[in-house]
Amino acid sequence: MEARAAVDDAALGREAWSVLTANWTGSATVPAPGLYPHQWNWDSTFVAIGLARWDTRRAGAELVSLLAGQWRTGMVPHIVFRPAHAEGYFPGPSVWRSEDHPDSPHGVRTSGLTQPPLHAFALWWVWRYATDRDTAAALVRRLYPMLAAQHGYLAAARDLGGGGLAAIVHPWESGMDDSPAWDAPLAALTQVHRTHRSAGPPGRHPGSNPDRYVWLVLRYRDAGYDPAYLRQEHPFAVEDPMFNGIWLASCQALVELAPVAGADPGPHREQAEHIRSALLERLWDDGAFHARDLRGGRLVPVCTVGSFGPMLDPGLPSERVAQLARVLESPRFMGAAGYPVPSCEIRAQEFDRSCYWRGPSWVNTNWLLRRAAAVHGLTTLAHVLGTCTLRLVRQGGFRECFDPFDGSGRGSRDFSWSAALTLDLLA
Ligand code: 2M8
Repeated sequence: MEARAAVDDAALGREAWSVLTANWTGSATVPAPGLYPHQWNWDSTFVAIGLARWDTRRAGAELVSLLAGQWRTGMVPHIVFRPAHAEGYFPGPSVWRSEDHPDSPHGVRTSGLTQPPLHAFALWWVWRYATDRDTAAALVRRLYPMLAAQHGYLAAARDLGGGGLAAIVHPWESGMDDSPAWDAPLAALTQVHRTHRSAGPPGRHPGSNPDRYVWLVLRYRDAGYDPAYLRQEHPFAVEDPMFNGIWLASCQALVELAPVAGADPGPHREQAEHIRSALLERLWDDGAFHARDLRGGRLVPVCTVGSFGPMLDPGLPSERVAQLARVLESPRFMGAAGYPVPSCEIRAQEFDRSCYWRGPSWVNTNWLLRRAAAVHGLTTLAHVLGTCTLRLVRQGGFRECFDPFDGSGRGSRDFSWSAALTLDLLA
């Protein structure tokens, strides 16, 4: 294992700041130098969360710059491109062609997909911990309408199953790109995707089905990013428990933020209740939440770290919380991992300790599960998740992800959300 001398809290904090300084573009933070040269959607929410207690202005700037890419439909894109680095990442702006769409923002090029809607939660976190209260209040007033519009988009354009949940229409929208949860829905594309020859480079991550990923993007783009096309034809549509658990947490955040913005919290409370019922009715099976493949018409059997997303909801019934915590602490996840939480259950055939979202442990999902444990009063679990995550970065540095057995770092170095969330965990 590639370990380094353990560093104390003060040194770790300084190192985290230097990563965030190096990855700052002047208006936003890129996920990592080199591989990810643009602004990514949920990466920026984690950066804002990490900065919340330390730098209200920069945390706010992170969200403001991301929302400059919001479409008039309310959709918040998964990448906001930096013009100077246009084709430094594939697929770049020339593939997405956002500028051709009447609802895209003027003067900013973006992707046409979204990512988990953690934005309102991140804003609430900034509001809750801000030392600069006036800046935080102004930020809430400025961003609240944009976030309400984002939630409106999810409810209106993404309830493809008609049951009250938002569907992802591409694995990239989950943030957990090559999770085994998408294997079956992607396998069903085998016939159709053969008609297309992708212009893209070989996949960055083994097993990530790069040609199918690009093929899905091109179909959606060529259909004009049209919600009717998504409902009627798009071949990939999945209700992901993490995406929807995050949406629910963000609805609850809007309930808290609405009075600050002079708005009515009622609709957000109703939306949250609606999502909770839908999660329980549509995604719960055999002691855990599972992704629902809408095109295949079935739940995906494998459990992944995404299965615990609905635990972010303080209103989740206590017997469900207890069942989920048992699975999380069992040898299927934390019980057999030296460095929790593996991104896929260890006993699954698809589990791969070294492959991106198919096994490695990630700082962002650990942070979310620590938060989930805390909201349910599972203090020992929350403590273990916090200390184990800090042990990962202390030993391996701010890597993109980590081997769940020996803690060795994987993927990019100097990864922004690993650094930012460390600042929160050190607080
Ligand atoms: C990874 O996803 C991008 C595509 O969006 C990629 O593989 O190129 C994921 O880990 C995703 O969660 C993350 O937001 C992004 C940037 O860090 O990288």
